[in-house]
Amino acid sequence: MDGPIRIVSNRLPVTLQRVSGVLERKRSSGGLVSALEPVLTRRGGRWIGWPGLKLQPGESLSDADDPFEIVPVELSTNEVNRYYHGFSNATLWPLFHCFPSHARFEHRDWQVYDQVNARFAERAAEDTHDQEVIWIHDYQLTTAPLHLRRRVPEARIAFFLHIPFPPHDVFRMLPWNRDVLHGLLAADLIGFHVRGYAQNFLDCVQRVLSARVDLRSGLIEHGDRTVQVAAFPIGIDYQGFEQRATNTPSDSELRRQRIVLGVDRLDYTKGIPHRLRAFERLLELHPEHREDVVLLQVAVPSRDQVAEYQELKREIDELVGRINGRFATATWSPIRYLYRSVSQSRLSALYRDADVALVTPIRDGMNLVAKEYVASQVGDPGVLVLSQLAGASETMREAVIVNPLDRDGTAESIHRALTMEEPERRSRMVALQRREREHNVDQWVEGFLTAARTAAVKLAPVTDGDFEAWLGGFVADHRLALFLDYDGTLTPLRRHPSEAVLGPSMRAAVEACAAREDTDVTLISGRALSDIEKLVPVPGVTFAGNHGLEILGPDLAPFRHDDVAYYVGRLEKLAPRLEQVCIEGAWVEEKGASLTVHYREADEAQHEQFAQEIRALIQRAGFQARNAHCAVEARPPIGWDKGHAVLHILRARYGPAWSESVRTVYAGDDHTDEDAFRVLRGLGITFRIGPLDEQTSALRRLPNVDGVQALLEWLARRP
Ligand code: GDG
Repeated sequence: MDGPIRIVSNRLPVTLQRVSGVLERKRSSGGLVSALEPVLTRRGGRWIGWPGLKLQPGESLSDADDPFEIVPVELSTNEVNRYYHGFSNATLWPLFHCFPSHARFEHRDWQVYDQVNARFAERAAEDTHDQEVIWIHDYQLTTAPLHLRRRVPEARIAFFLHIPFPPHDVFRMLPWNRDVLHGLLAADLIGFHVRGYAQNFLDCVQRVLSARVDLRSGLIEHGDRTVQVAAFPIGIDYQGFEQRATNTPSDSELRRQRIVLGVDRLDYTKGIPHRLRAFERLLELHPEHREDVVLLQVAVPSRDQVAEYQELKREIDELVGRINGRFATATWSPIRYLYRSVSQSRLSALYRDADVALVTPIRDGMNLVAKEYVASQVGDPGVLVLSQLAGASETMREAVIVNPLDRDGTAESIHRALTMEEPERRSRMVALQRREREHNVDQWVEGFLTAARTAAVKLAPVTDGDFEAWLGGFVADHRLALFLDYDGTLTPLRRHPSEAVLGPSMRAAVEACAAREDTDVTLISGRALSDIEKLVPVPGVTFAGNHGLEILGPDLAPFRHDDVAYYVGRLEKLAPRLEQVCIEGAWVEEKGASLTVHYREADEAQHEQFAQEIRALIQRAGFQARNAHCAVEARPPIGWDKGHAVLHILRARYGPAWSESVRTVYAGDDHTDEDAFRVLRGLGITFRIGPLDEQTSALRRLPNVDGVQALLEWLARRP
């Protein structure tokens, strides 16, 4: 499978710059481009991304002999500030690298970020073909999958995160954490560099969204969809680096010294100051390296408009100055510091000729420099000193592994690397090279795309074991008050409410629960009480209609909220006014104490404007307008909802101390059930039915009506 691919990433592989009014194309820097550009060059396809500046009329980004199509997404200055410098690099980057103190949280940044993500998705959706995977990359585009899914529901969407995914304790600090998860979960496959990040992600999805997750197989239940999560450690263009290292001539001046090499974008995650201090310590502890060894640090300018990066640059400048001032002699300086990027061939020569590579980030998704160094060791093998905090250390275990925050330990490890005998150096390097040669970038792309093209195995449906774990201890030896919504919970949502008829097996499950002497079942719905009574003709059940404004059930005094009478007449007058403005396919359902305007069958393009108009009319008539699934409800402004109704029933039936004698379980699929979920938080066990898109206060999720039936069958059978 070597066909063309479609890539969406923040940066294109080329960045444009205007120098004295003339447009110049430059290769973009960074790990993502290094990894993917050679692959797309070979396979062809389309790369969608930001070119780095605004094109003027008549200017083009493409070159006639580009091996693949380049599709620019242009950004305004404000968007670059908010989306790129702001939310991407000053919020997600520090937070995901576990530097929360560096993170800023600005609502406007988030809004622009999401808008820009929608724009990327719009371009990515153009000319999509069946079966073609759309591969979205990295933290700048976490909500693009959701925008794309809305435009092309059938698309195969895959996402890869190039940076770490943080543990829940850090991730939950993000005020938009749910939105980021919802954005990502629209993809079919979500890839990370290492298992640890995938596990963090699964844990966050489970805890933040109450989703059902299989940690072992990496599957997430998202309504009727299943999302696959897995680790795909990235590789490099091994042959390319090996060949360049073989063919590039030596720098004779450099060959005279022993070189310890650092190559990084100038970023606080890369631990450059720590590295400089460790090198200083080496010179203190092992003076024999003075006048013999040089630390050559290449720091590629990066994000230099963000304050944090400017400060870091100052810190490094000062450190280099201080250490050089302290140890330099007339003929030798311990640190050579290049604040610029070097050419590919020069980089290859540096890699090849360095005796030691110091790859010591404080946190790094993977780190390609470690791999590129290994591939370039075509002569006398050098030694890789690698941080245990880089993703790369998960596989590159033959490196000398260090904790970069341990200054003395790192200094000793550099010493060990500089004094390591040839047989050990070779043994380590051969093992490292074998792995990187085999797991190169082509293999990474192939493995990822194969997984992306393969539909995820469905997460096995909820089992009795799941219910036993969630509810077993809670309901044991207690009376059970079971609350069930109707539409979307006991029956799938239909185009018209009259089509939502209770299926025989679901009916049997409700009956079986209601027949138990220790279980009280309440049907709680937005429908009129008389309607819901007819739909669920099960003896012994309590009915709460109109979101609980009317309640009828055994051992309960019939309840109708006192204020309902006042509003019924007004609703009768409101109904014809709403009917008048109904567009084709929309209609009004009168329910006595409330009414609903349905528009599921109306032209989808008109949904939003129509709903807005209806909401305005309802509010002007003095009613509350509440959104439901393709419907707007007019409710009397009584301050009574499903939450109040649940509490009313529990108190009336079991007394004020009800929580001591009865266990409450509630299942619902709608916004209106959220009122009950909130009231029952900490008191009962609640289930929100449906996909994970909507926020919920429920404790758990069930994917669909089948999940509810399994729940009821388990409750009916419980000991
Ligand atoms: C992100 C993640 C993950 C550096 N200086 C020069 C130069 N480079 C090239 C290197 C390497 C790339 O830049 C840096 O890649 P890293 O992986 O080290 O780091 P990030 O840019 O932060 O990349 C990282 C990566 O994505 C891939 O998934 O590994 O964890 O943070 O390829 O060679 N290239 C040239 N001159 C330089 O001066 N030509």
